[in-house]
Formats: sequence, structure tokens, C-alpha cells
Amino acid sequence: MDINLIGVPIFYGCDKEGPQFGPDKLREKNIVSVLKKHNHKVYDLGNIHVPKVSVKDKFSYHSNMKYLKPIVTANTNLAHVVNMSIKNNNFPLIIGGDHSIGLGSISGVSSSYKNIGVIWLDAHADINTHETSPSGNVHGMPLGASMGIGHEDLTNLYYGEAKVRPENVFILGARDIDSGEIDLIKEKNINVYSPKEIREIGIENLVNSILDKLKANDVDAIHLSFDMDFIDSSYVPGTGTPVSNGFNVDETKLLLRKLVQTDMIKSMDFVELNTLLDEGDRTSDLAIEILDSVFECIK
Ligand code: DIR
Ligand code: MN
Ligand code: MN
Ligand code: MN
Repeated sequence: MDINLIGVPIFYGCDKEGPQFGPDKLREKNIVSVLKKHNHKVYDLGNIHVPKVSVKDKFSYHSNMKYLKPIVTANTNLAHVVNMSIKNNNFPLIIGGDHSIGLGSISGVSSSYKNIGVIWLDAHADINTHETSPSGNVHGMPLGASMGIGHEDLTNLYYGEAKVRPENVFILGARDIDSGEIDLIKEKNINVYSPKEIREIGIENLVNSILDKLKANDVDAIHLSFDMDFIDSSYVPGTGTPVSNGFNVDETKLLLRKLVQTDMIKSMDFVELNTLLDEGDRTSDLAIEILDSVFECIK
């Protein structure tokens, strides 16, 4: 596989400093040589430009979407790089940064394919809108916006239509879902599985059934979006919104490896590593360990 490493040093989506150091931290931890071990060619495309704005402009662009304008600008840049990467038969590995970068990555991926699937691994559902969000943090909105739900500045990013159909979205690991999101899940019949439900079904059974459904829906590629807070809070001090009752490290690796072994995953986000909150380098080291394990299974 020809991997394009794309960093997005942004924290505007979570309004908490730290995630902007994620891409360079993983480079310092030799992410490139770790990926190369598994016979991939790795091209580090560097970091996407994120405009600098001051804290006093947080609400200048919208009253319940903090830092809206620089988030849209950075994600539009990201979308184009991801689109070009896929058009040239590369695998974009997008390193955050907070999860607002799902806006750009999914927009770029969906430009390159006819009908994509999205598998979102997260303690949260990230389908809030400016109307339902209790925080005003855009990192809680990217998956909703990608389905065409929410404010037009987000839903029209890069190009003006929905990027993924709700029936092709699978949210795995969710265990902290806001009330407006619960309503939307019911209304749109969105596929959401908590860690408890995944354990009951079994990781392998679940992956098989997701793949069957996406194939039946005629999906031509799957984008995988991994939020560090998918993992149980006891293992990931270095993430902004840790949640208990998540998967342990071995379960997480097994799920990710089964997913990429389907050969349908054509792009991946890896987000919400917060180096400022980390205990030593515990969470950064875990990030490397997980990426090592995942890319061993990608052909
Ligand atoms: C929360 C947190 N649901 C919000 N979302 C997070 O602000 O909308 N997503 N942390 O990963
Ligand atoms: Mn998230
Ligand atoms: Mn999350
Ligand atoms: Mn919440």
C-alpha cells in the first residue's frame, strides 16, 4: 500500500489545547518507520494549514459553533488533499487533531467514490448540530454534517451535498450520547453499537454483518474514523473527553484488525490524541502500538 500521512494540527473543534501536537508527536515516535515495517511505501505529506485565530474570535462566526471559520477552511484544504491522494491510488492516513477533521476527510473520500460507508469508532456519536450541541464544540458534529444534517457551512463543505447515506454509517463503541443525538439516531435509524452490545454479538460476527450490509447497499469503499476515546478511559489519559466502560487495548486491536482485513477500508482518521493531558507518553505510545497493529493487516 502507498500510504499518505496527512497531519491536521487543530484543536478548534474541541476547544481544548493539546490535539494540535498529535501529528508531530507521532512523527517524533517514528510513525513513518513503524508503518514501513509492514512493507508499505509511506509518503509524509506534512501538516494541513490551519489558520490561526485568537480566542476572542471563538464565537465571532457562530453563537453555537466555536471557531467555525478556521475549522471550515482547514477542512476544505484537507478534503482536497484526501481527494487527490485517493485519486492517485494512495491510502490517506489522517492524523489529528480533534475529530472535527472528519468533516474534511469524509468530504475528500466521498469525492473519489460513488457511494461510501463510514465506520466511526468513538465513545461519542458526533452527530450533534448547532441546534442540539450542549458544548458548541464542532468535534461533536462532523458525522451528522457528513450525512447532510446540521448547519449548511458544515454540510456544504468542499461540495454541496450529503457525503454519506445514513444507512451506510456505523457508530461503534458509543457510550456517551447527548439527548439530541439520541433523537436523531431514532429518527434516521442510525446503526449504533455500544461496547456491551459489541461484546454480546462478538467482534467477528459484528464485522461480518456490517460488511454484508454495506455490500448489499453497493458501497464501493469504507472510511474508518478512530477516536482515541473509543478505548476505555483507564488506558487513554491523553485524550480530551475520556469515557469509562470502553474496550480494552486487545479488543480494540482485534476490532480494528478485523475491519481492515475486509480489504474495504481505503482511508483512515486517527484523532483526539491530546499530548498535553497525557501521563508521560502513555497515550502516544499506545497510539503507535495500535497503528502498528492495524497497518500490519492492511495489504
Ligand atoms: C459531546 C462530546 N458529545 C459534544 N463529543 C466528543 O460536545 O458534542 N466527541 N468528545 O468525540
Ligand atoms: Mn469523536
Ligand atoms: Mn469521542
Ligand atoms: Mn456528552
